[in-house]
Amino acid sequence: MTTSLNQIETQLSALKQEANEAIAAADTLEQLEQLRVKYLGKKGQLSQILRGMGELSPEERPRIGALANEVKETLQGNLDEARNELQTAQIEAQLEAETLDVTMPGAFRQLGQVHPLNGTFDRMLEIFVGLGYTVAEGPEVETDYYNFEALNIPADHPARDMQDSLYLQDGNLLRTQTSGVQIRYMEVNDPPVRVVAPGRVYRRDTVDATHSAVFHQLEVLAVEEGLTFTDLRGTIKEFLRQMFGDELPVRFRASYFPFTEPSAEVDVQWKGKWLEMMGCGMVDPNVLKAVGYDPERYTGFAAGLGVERFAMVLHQIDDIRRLYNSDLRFLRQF
Ligand code: 2NL
Repeated sequence: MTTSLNQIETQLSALKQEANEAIAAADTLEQLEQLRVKYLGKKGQLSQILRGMGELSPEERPRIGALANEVKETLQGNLDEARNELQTAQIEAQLEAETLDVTMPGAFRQLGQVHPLNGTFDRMLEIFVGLGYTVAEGPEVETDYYNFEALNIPADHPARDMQDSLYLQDGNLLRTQTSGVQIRYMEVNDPPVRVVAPGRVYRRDTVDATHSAVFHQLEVLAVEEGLTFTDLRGTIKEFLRQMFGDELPVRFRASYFPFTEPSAEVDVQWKGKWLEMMGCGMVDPNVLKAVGYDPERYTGFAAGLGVERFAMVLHQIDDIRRLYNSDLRFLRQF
């Protein structure tokens, strides 16, 4: 079968019309590319029609050639134009969607903050680390030995009373102070010792505004040849100065602890009132002996304080229970 000039002309104009309608209807770049391949590609419909040109006479060929070119250029032009329009529309839609009004007020985000108890702890530890101390931690369940015996607290001492301590069924107890951590530290380290032991401690106490069955303690210990009460006094005064500020009135009052001799309570004058803030003393020779240190050669000083008490004084908190309730209306004030 031969293909006549007329047939090819008809095919070309049908192709042009069909392709133009399809291009106008396309609404994605992918569709346009598919149309380009379908009509103008190497194996596309235009090429197929032009294959029929072989049947034409040499005079007819240039006419079809010119017509085919015109169809090709028109379609190519329409495809380009449609692609530009789609791309522009895409960019405009993106700009519209991503428009940022920099004059809008910022969105308020509630930030978390350090709990006042942890903030107080952090400050204390930072001060002692600055003075060259190591931070040590240990178990909250203690044996009788580490909680009492090694600290020169005799079996008949009232602190051992079931009334004051929380015992487990196996005879161990929830530590009433972090001293056990320091005993362990001395067992494995030779002097000089500079260690602070922060942590949670437990007492069998009735909870009220100033007492909690669970609270936090920081204990301080230094052992070395030649340490004196003056070293203890200087260390504590420097610690309190960094906690409360310069020119702070501090007084040492004689006291008693089984694990120190002599012992003292430390009071601070804060907003006009004397407040009892910590206990301290020279490590009792029996404690040094218990960890294998020679008490004839070494002396040590130690101190212990309640972290809640410091947090309450520094932040004017009237009830210790506020530190444990996680009431955000309270916590957001710090
Ligand atoms: C207080 C008093 C104190 C200690 C704790 C201590 C630890 C060792 C040896 C000697 Cl390993 N002493 N700790 C010393 C004096 C006082 O705490 O009122 N705490 C809340």
